Amino acid sequence: MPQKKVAIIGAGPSGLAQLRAFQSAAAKGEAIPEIVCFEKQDNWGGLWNYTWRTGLDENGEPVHCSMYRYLWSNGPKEGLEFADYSFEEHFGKQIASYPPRAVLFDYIEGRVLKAGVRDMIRFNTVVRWISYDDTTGKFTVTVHDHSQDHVYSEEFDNVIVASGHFSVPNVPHYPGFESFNGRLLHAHDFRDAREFTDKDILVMGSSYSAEDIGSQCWKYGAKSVTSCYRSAPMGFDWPDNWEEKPALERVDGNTAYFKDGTSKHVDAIILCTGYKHSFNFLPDDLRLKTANRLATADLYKGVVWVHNPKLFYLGMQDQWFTFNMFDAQAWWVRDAIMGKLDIPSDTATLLADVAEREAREEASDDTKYAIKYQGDYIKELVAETDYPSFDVDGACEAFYQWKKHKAQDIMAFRNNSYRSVITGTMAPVHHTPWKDALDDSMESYLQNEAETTPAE
Ligand code: FAD
Ligand code: NA7
Repeated sequence: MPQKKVAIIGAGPSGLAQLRAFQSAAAKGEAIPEIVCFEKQDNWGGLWNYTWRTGLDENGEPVHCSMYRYLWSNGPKEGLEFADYSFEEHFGKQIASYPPRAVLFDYIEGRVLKAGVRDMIRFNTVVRWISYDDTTGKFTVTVHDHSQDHVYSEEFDNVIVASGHFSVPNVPHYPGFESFNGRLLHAHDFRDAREFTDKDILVMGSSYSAEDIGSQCWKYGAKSVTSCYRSAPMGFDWPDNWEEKPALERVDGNTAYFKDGTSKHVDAIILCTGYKHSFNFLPDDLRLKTANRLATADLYKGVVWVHNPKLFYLGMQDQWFTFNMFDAQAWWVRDAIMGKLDIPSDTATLLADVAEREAREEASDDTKYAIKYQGDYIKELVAETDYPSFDVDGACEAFYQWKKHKAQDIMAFRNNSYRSVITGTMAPVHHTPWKDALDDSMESYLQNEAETTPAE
């Protein structure tokens, strides 16, 4: 049989997981397909590849990065650790549980440097369009290589979309926005909390971005933080200069008016209103349209496009688990493409799998249930491949503790530490409480860490 050719779109954590999955099979002597990964940025790491840029990048493409300076992991690293590459292997010691962005970037990069997969990636190359030909059974992928300023097309047997879904902002309009006298931006374009030192800021939304961007601004000296919610408040015990209000109704000049009849002077409005699954390089019949949820629409096993099972999507779920879930998916997709796992041939069976996942997700809106649901999904995939099995229930436990610690003190939860489910060691407590640690560099984070605590 001729060698298959596989395209991967994106070299973020999901695309890199896919490259590592294929490389690990090759390292075991298996014949792997020819792999080409297209990445529009000039480096790997996806959202973790920080840039100061906003709007358009140096090539005129939309900036992918939604991360910002001073971002620390918003969940414990013990919930995302690679089963085949521990934090201790990478850093030579156990490190504290909520690493800043640069530390996690270094960790992600360490595994793929070790695997030696960089040559499989074509950087500065944006995927413009993908089509599928029923007669040849192949995909045509058209890309723009910005390094050569050259547009070309290539045929592939399989396509794996790993382009992320937290990059294209959902930007609502509220009356008065057009004449607001301050800074108005979406979280996607937020870069540096120091811009808002001594300012009164309004963060719209009640999810991770609102919580974390509001917290960053508070940490770096915002005069006040107001957050407002459409459905439900975040409900944490906020510091004195942080007030949570119901939905925004309108803005007049610098005054924001809320649903409860109250108003507030604000210097800046940061729209923490989420992101859109957006795939502007895919036609209708190949394009995923889904809400940000755990049971993604139209994906068998959460990865196979039910309307054309030669097309796969990675990491399209709402995420409790991240890197280790992408790994579980990537190993599964690798084995499906290499013919080691069967995908049912009739669409009805594929759709029934999706319906079952949706019904199970909808059975409860309890957070603990949702974490366990995604943990069980990882277990299901890992059991079907040679990805190293790990204590997923232990990782769920770290997330339960994290939720508890957030409820106890939202500005101090990152001072806690947890046990690795990969190496069994306990993370040291960080040398400085999060609220006082203004330097987010890797050098600072890794300084004076306590020595590794032996496994019990
Ligand atoms: P991405 O990281 O988005 O990578 C997708 C890649 O595809 C990018 O490199 C992009 O350039 C490329 N690409 C996109 N379109 C094209 C195209 N047309 N052609 C070529 N290349 C393309 N997760 C955690 O575990 N912990 C956290 O603390 C955390 N914090 C977060 C904070 C923010 C602000 C955001 C937005 C997300 C956060 N996440 C966090 C979740 C994050 O989604 C995952 O950690 C992870 O980055 C997802 O990996 P991915 O590869 O699926 O997508
Ligand atoms: P999320 O988790 O999708 O949350 C979006 C929030 O924005 C949520 O509270 C929404 O309210 C709110 N929202 C959405 N549209 C509107 C409008 N039109 N008006 C008011 N409020 C709105 O996105 P995040 O950016 O917080 O998190 C995404 C990822 O980034 C996450 O995985 C983290 O890892 C970091 P709702 O509750 O739906 O009423």
